Amino acid sequence: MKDSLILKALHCRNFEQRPPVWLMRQAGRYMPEYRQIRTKHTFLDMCHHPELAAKVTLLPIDMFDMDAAILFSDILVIPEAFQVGLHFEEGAGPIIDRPLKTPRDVNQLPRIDVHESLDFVAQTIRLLKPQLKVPLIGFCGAPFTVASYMIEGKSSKTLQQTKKWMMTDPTSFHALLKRIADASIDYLNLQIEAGADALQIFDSWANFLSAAHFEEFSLHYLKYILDRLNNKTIPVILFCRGSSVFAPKLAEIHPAAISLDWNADIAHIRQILPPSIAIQGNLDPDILYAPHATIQHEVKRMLDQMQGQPGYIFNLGHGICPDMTTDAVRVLVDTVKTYG
Ligand code: 1CP
Repeated sequence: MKDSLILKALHCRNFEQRPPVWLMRQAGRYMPEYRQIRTKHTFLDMCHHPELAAKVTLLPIDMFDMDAAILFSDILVIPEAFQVGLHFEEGAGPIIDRPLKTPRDVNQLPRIDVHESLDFVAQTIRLLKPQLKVPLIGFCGAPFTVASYMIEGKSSKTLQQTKKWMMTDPTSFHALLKRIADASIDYLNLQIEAGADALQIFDSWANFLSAAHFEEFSLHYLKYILDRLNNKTIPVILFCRGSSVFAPKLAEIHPAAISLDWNADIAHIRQILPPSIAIQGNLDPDILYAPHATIQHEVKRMLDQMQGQPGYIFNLGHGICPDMTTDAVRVLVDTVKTYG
């Protein structure tokens, strides 16, 4: 496994012609096979049942021969374990029944024992490992992003309640971030113990933060988590929306890799980051709506830009959308795999 393209790339030791490729949200609603399973189960049921979660994790590996699998789960299983009442509504996305409103709500969050409340994730990983020939990426949400869902109670386009709380009462906001960070440490350690080969932390809403607030309310907790993982040889990838701006700051806490959103020129970011940190990304996901020839052209353009660079992992700048096609994804992956 340690000779896999992606683990070598995460250690900046890959010298093959082509980089490894996997895609954020590679197991999801754009796949007819996924939609078929989903007609019989709710999304959370699929996460909670190890056989189902493992089966869905394997779909994109079997279909596209991706170079890594990502655990089928969600960043919101942490709020669920905090018992704030999570469900998913068709069309509306995640809903939290009892969003946090006051510092008292933070104080009253229960202690989480991940071995109890998130054991289904460990079971999924243990089921998957013997079936996988490629590394398995475990994950969690970054404390800032997870806190935003616990406060807003749903997907928000403005993060207004979250930022209002952050600005008016930073002390209790920090207390919440620390609670989520502590739970995330236990959760990632559980995934390492169960057999995850690499980890990714998703800070999907970090782009709402100024540079100074990013350091205070996001980066600080990402470092807190990295410093407390039990196995320091497991590579950790940090993804932020906003990573084209925050990449140099992210590099200061020494992750194995930084996953770039699509706004930055990846070759430029490569030049300004230490060579010991791998880079993942950063094709604009909407290119998957373009004609196949355009997808091939754009993928090759990025591969040309990064040619000969160890420590590069091909990915999108964010996730695949439900209305994209499996044909488009296949064209993308095949273009990477046949490069060089
Ligand atoms: O209805 C359905 O079938 C559920 C759709 C779905 C899926 C397939 C959701 C709901 N989550 C997922 C899987 C998922 N989520 C994975 C699995 C692995 C893979 O990538 O294939 C991962 C890593 C996530 C992570 C996740 N969930 C993030 C971070 C990454 C990102 O996309 O920014 C976030 C923000 C979520 C929250 C979430 N989960 C689902 C929805 C609709 C949302 C809300 C997104 C939003 O607020 O815009």
